[in-house]
Amino acid sequence: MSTDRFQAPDYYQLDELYTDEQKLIRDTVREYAKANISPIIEEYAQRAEYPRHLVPGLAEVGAFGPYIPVEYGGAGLDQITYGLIMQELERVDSGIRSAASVQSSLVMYPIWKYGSEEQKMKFLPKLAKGEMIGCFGLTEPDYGSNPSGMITNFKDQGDHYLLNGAKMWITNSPIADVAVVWAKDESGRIHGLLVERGMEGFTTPETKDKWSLRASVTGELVFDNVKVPKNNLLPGKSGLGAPLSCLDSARYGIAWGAIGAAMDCYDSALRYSKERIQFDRPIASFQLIQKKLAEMITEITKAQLLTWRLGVLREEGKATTAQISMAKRNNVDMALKIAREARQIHGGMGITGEYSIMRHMMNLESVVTYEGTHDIHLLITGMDITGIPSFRNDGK
Ligand code: TGC
Ligand code: FAD
Repeated sequence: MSTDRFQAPDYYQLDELYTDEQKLIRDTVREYAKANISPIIEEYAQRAEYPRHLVPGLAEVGAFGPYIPVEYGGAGLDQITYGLIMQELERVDSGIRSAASVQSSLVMYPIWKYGSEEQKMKFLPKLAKGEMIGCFGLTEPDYGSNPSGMITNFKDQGDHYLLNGAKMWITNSPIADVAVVWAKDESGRIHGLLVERGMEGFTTPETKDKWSLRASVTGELVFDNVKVPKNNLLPGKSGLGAPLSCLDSARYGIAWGAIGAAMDCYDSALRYSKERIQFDRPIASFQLIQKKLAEMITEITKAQLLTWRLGVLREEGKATTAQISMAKRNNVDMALKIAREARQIHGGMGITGEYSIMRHMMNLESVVTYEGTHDIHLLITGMDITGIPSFRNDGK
C-alpha cells in the first residue's frame, strides 16, 4: 500500500464543537493508526489474518473500553471521545474497529453494567490492557435478526450450569479468552454467561474464506455440555433487553466508525482526481467527477453533524435505541455508497491494494449487515414513529 496521506475533511468546522481533550485523543489515535496500522493492514487483509501484534498499542491509545471507569482499568472518557476513537480506527480498517468495539461495547460494557464486583475486577482491567480478548455470542445459525428465538440454553445442575448450543458469526471467537454468551434458562429467560477458554466442551472453530473483514477473525462458539460455574452468570440483568442494550453502545460506535471509512474513501478520491490526468486535464476538472466528490462531502458532513448530536444525547443519557439505529443505518449506507463512488473515481486502480477503497467497500458489506441489518434498522425507526412493530406478521 502507498504512504498514508490522509487528511480529514471537516467542511462545517466540527472541530470547533470538540474539546481540546477530545481532539488530542482523536489526533493521537489518528497518528497511531497512520504509523502502525496503515503500513501493514493491506498485507494482513490479503492474508486474511488479524494483526494481533497491534493489541498492546491499541490498548495504549485507549481503544478498549474508553468510557469504562478508571477504577476498572478503562480510560473514563466521554461518549464523543469513544466515537472519535472508533472513527479513527475504521478510517484505516473496519476490522480493527470491529475488534475494538466488540471488546469495549459487547464484552466490557455488559460486564461493567451487569456483572458482579468480582467479575468486574477479574475481567475488566485485563480486557482494557488487551491482556485478555473477549467476544459476544448472540447470533445463532437459525436466529440472526430475531435473537429472541435463540436455542442455546443452560440447565441448573446444583453447583454449576450445563450449557448447550451454538453461536455463529462471532467476531474474535477463535482468539477470545472469554465469551459473553446469551442463553436461555429452563424457563426460557435470556441471561448472559461468561464462558472461559479451556472450559471442557467449549470450542471456537474459525469461519474461513470471507471476502469481507479479512483482517478480523470470525468464528463459531460451540457448547457441548459445558459446565459453567454459577458465579459466571451476569447477575445484573436478564431478558433480551440485556444484549440489546449492549448493541446500543456498539451500534453507536459503528455510526462513528463508518464516517471514518467514508472520510478515507473521499480523501483518497479527491487526491487521486487532482493527480490523475486524462484528456490532458486532471479528472477533477470534469463535472461528473466533481458531482461525485461534492455529493460525498455533503453526505459526510450531514453524517458528522447527526453523529455529533447523537454523541451529545448519549453523553446526557438521552439517546434512544431508535436514534442510534437511524445513525448506524444512515452512516453505514452513506459510507458504502461513497466507497463505491470512490472506487469509480480511482478507475482500475480502485480495485488494487494500492488504495484502501476496495477493502473499505468489502468491509462495509459486513458492517451494513451486522449489529442489525440495514432493513432491521429501518423497521426500528418505523416502529418508533408509528408505535407499531412490523417484525412479525402478527404485529407483536
Ligand atoms: P422486543 O420485543 O422489541 O424487545 C425485547 C425486550 O428488550 C427490550 N429492549 C431493549 N432494552 C434495552 N435496550 C434496548 N436497545 C432495547 N430494545 C428492546 C424491550 O423493551 C423488551 O423488553 P421486555 O421487558 O418488554 O421484554 O424484541 P424483538 O424480539 O421484537 O426484536 C426486536 C429487534 C428485531 C429490533 C431486535 O431483535 C434486533 O435488534 N435484532 C437485530 C439483531 C442484532 O442486531 N444482532 C446483532 C448481533 S451482535 C453483532 O452483530 C456484533 S458485530 C460485532 C463487530 O464485529 O463489530
Ligand atoms: P437474517 O436475519 O437471516 O436476515 C437475512 C435478510 O432478511 C436480511 O436482509 C434481513 O434484513 C432480512 N430480514 C430479516 N428479518 C426481517 C424482517 N422482519 N423484515 C424484513 N426483512 C427482514 N453476531 C454476534 O452475535 N456477535 C458477533 O460478534 C458478530 N459478528 C459478526 C461479524 C460478521 C463479519 C458478520 C457478517 C456477522 C456478525 N454477527 C455477529 C452476526 C450479525 O449480527 C448477523 O449476521 C445479523 O444480525 C443478521 O443476521 P443473519 O445473518 O442471520 O441474517
